[in-house]
Amino acid sequence: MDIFYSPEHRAHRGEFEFFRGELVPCFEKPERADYIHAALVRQELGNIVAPGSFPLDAIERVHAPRYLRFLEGAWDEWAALGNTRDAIPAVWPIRGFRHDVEPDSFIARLGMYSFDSGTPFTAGSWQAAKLGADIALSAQRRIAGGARAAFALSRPPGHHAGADFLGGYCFINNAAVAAQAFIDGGAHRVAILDVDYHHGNGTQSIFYGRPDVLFQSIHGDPKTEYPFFLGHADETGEGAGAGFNQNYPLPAGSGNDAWFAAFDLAASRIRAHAPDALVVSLGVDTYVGDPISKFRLDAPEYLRMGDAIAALGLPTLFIMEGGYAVKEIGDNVASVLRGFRDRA
Ligand code: OKP
Ligand code: ZN
Repeated sequence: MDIFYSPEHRAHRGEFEFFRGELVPCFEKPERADYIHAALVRQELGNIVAPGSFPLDAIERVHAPRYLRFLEGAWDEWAALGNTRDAIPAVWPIRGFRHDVEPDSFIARLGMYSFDSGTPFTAGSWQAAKLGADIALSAQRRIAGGARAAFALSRPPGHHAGADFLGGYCFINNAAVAAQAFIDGGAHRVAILDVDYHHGNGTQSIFYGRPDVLFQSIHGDPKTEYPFFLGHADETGEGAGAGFNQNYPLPAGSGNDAWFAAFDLAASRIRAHAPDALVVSLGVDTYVGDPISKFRLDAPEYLRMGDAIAALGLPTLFIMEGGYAVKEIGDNVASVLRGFRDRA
């Protein structure tokens, strides 16, 4: 399958994030994508294809235009205030604060458009995030053109980003942008399967009221795991979207058997939806060796995962999300694609 990639993802390189009260080097670092790229080339899993550039319209189908304008100008505003280090939000308009006007202050807008302090905004963040969306859209177009599968090696990840907020290392929701592009291209129904360790709160919130885009997510139970405030089993959609969102939270420490039991439930929902295309938010932070996650999937399970996804028999767009065991990340992603290819 074609692998959409550009080395320009390196423009986004956060310096520090908080971890247990301490500033530590960002887990979401450029080497992640470099290692994945290297493994896919080494294992000859597909041709590496440079993305095209798409107008912002496709991204505005799922993100608020004023949020995108904020992201686009954020670094210049921050730098104009005399800053040279990364921009990290430190004040948020939670319950009882005013939300009716967009504040003038950059600091206030940074807080308004984010939900955590772990997502540094750097000089190249907008360029890399836009490129990540272009990668997702390029891969989507390949599938719309008849390919069985494509892989979007986007970085930074996207599934925590909502219509008008960033967080969880994410700025633009690549999976949501791609799913919407399928719909806009004439698809009647799309399914998104999110296998990242963390709940895809942004993706869920974007499609929560819609019946055309089914969302299925298998993740660490938000009772104890990030992002805490969304991803519980009783969140099943609202209004016209009621019944089109399913979460499969699993306790920290869950291993292969629990994970694939949840996968089977998600798979039967996806089959029942009869989608025209499947978007997979592919995080491999479910790996036993991941430094910030607590599932215990072994390396061979990623082959099995790819095989099980291929067995759904759908046009499939893989989009890269998390995975922080950098040394093993490439082989685990490659295993998913190999498992898929050998079954498809
Ligand atoms: C992004 B993706 C560590 C706390 C957790 C946020 C994790 C975001 C994961 N400082 N920080 O879903 O892999
Ligand atoms: Zn994750």
